[in-house]
Amino acid sequence: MNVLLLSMPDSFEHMPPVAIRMPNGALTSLAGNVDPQHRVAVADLILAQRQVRDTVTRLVREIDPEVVGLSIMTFQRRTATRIIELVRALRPGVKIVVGGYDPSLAPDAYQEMDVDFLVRSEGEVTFRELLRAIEQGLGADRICGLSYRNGDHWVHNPDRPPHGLEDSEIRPPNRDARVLKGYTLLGRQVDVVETSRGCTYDCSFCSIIAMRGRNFHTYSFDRVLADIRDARDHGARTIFLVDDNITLNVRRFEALCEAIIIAGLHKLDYFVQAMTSAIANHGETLAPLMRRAGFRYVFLGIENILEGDLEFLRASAKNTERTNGHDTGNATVKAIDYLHRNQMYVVGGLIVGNPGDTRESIEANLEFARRYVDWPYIQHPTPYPRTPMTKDFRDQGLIMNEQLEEYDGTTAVVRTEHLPAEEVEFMRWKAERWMKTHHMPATFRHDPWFVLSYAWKMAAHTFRGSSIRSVAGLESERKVFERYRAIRRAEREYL
Ligand code: B12
Ligand code: SF4
Repeated sequence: MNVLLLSMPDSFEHMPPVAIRMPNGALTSLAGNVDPQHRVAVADLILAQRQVRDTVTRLVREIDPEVVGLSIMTFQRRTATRIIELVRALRPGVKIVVGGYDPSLAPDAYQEMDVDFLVRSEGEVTFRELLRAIEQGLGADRICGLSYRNGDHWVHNPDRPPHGLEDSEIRPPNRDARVLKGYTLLGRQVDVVETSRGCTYDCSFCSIIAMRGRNFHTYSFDRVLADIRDARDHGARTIFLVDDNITLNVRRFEALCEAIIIAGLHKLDYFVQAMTSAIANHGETLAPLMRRAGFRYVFLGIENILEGDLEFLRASAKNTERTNGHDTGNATVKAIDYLHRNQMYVVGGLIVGNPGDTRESIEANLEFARRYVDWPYIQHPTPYPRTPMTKDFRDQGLIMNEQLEEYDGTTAVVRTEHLPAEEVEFMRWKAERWMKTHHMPATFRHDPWFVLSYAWKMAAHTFRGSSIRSVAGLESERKVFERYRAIRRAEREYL
């Protein structure tokens, strides 16, 4: 059968497509796990963000799919609805399958749409079995993890337990299936690689627990190294390790760094997400190893620098430093120090706009970011389906905006007890634009050609909404903010 897999074009403020266009790891993993007789095409629509309608129309004509699959996050739901309508109009008989975080966590929303199948949580085995059932004309009632339309109602089969990953049932991704080009992270071709899945923490804003429970499973190093080589052989110069929480097992992470060095794969740049506690508590050995293995950017889940906020986010434990077996306070500064001493850059993940936040508490976090992080990744708490935080915000009546396409993390959709949502967003937006410019010299040293070619476009993106009058001080920043929000609203209309 011919199969077309699509990821959505929607991007958000911290991923300006001019500089960052990441592949979706789920789709190549699905493509690597179907039976060999199927012909799968993977299209990451971030690579055609301003030609979505034309690109989907062309791909449906060229590939002539019997099955179309879409990978969807919550803020991409509206775009997904429009793409589903387009595909259905082009090929009325096609089977449409949805998967990823939003369909898994809010399946009811998809039952209203013109969708045939919904794959919940991990997809490789479920999708493989689904294609077999469609090809052989069999029923879908025995496929765990699948929901499907049966006449005028939906059937939800039992859940599929999280995969152990240790055996070889989940085969490596198939990057040859990609049909669009242009992945980049600041001018270098980027690819995504997984070394593990899952997390045993339960941060209240994170979707991972409702998605798969609290567990942690790992791939073998042989497989991971082969996957990195495959990404490199497909042109990648930067590898993003997309594990939910690679730092859960620090000894394993250290061993992985060593394996990367021994395999000679340390000439690539690596980007990873990490907990502050793991880096602070093990930085003496871990940070130098990471550096030698080629790690350049570390996304630190700082979340907030104030204890009260960390408690609300249920993120105190993963941000605690321990000395001689005792908790000795917030781990963030120490973690940043280890990374900086080993020439790595900190992408600082902070969340401002929590229920108790005041102007002062938000400002304290912004000031921290100005002082310590190399690239700010400041977000607002966003009530995604089925996270514990969503219930807290709803119970307190603080959700101000139900337009899911604005649930992109940098649009404040909740208010605090003291500040309106818009004010919270204004404070972050105003501070963050300038912080981003500070990293330009480091980017220039690493990739001068990219910065010379794209600095203007990147600045235009960061400061969109500004005008000659505002630069000359003749227009207030509020006015610029209003224009920025209007531009952002227009950008969200992908088709
Ligand atoms: C890596 C990652 C990113 C990367 C890369 C994204 C990319 N291009 O793929 C970056 C840093 C760019 C990113 C950014 C964002 N992300 Co993000 N990201 C993740 C993370 C850590 C891992 C995702 C991943 O690749 N997993 C590995 C793959 C193989 O697994 P998977 O995606 O789950 O796919 C499996 C199943 O879901 C299913 N499946 C998925 N799609 C499909 C499709 C079909 C047809 C089928 C059958 C099955 C299927 O099968 C797959 C294989 O088992 C998750 C989870 C986490 N713990 O935080 C968040 C997560 C997905 N991100 C999230 C969000 C909100 C964002 C942002 C909006 C804001 C932010 N928090 O940074 C931006 C927006 C990105 C953009 N488009 O502009 C949320 C989504 C919440 C939701 N309900 O939608 C998550 C869950 C984190 C969270 N807050 O809880 N993200
Ligand atoms: S530590 Fe990270 S992956 Fe784990 S629950 Fe918290 S935010 Fe999610």
